[in-house]
Amino acid sequence: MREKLESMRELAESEIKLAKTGEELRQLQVKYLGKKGELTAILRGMGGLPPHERPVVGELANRIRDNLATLIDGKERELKEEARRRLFAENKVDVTLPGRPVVLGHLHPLTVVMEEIADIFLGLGFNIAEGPEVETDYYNFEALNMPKEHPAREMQDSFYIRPDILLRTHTSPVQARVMEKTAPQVPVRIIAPGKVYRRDDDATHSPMFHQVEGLVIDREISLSDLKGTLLLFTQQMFGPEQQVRLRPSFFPFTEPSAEVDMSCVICRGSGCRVCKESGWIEILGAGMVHPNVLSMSGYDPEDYRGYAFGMGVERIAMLKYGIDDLRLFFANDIRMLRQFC
Ligand code: 2NL
Repeated sequence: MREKLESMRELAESEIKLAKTGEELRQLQVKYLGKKGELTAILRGMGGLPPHERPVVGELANRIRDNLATLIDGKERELKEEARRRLFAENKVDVTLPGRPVVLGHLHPLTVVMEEIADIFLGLGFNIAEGPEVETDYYNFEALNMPKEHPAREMQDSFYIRPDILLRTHTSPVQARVMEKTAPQVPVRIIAPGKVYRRDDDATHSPMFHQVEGLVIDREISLSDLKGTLLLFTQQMFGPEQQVRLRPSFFPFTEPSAEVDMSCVICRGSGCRVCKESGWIEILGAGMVHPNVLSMSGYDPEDYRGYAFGMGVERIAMLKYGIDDLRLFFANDIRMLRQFC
């Protein structure tokens, strides 16, 4: 029995060594190691052996099976490598073919626009400030001159977590926190970009949207500084021909307050449907920081003043790219999103 095994092994080894193709190799595998193969047949015959010889022969058979399997694996690798080398030698592998493309993701258009806005203000000497999206009533409302009975604090307008904790409805609380920490040092020159939340959901409102707010505090700072800064911003964002104008408005945290318009990006000021024939499009709100806001965060309004502004990133992006439906930003259709990066 032992001799039978050994001679089978010798034959198998030489046949494996001589195999020329993967197909031949697979046939040898079946012939020797398969269910109906020679090794299996020999093992079946073990029943005829005296009991004390069975474990010895069994062990030998197992070792032979493992060795042959390893040999076949090694030969298979060798044949594949040979085939590859042959193709190379025959110049059948075109190493100049382009590689398979790796599909990279990209930033969301709103992130791109928000970073563009931030870059412009960084270039004007502003620093970026960040803060929590879950805010206290104090920083979101109270510190911004919106006392307890203010209508913006109605439950239906904001996402409340507890009576005194809510999702921030603007990025102003970030600036209130910075002022409180910095006072009475000047100058303060920051922008606060980020996500904000309001209980609104229709064609022109999303419950989550993005804002960039700006704040400058110094001893001598005026509405003309504000207008000049916003003019530079608008020209860098929408082109050097842009003009801006301020219209009187109201915000609880600024006095005086203004809506800021720029020349219509569609008709360049001559009048069209988008600007309702006025030649102007509203892009942001702004004003001089209210004395109550200054004093609550530790700046004496007799000695210091500031200007502030706030813009919606979605609105800026829609004007820049000519997108007419806010919901396209949040529908997550990659065919839409990949056009703007
Ligand atoms: C808008 C208008 C505005 C501010 C935001 C502000 C912040 C502090 C103090 C005073 Cl800490 N003001 N922010 C001021 C005026 C307008 O946003 O329409 N945003 C989309």
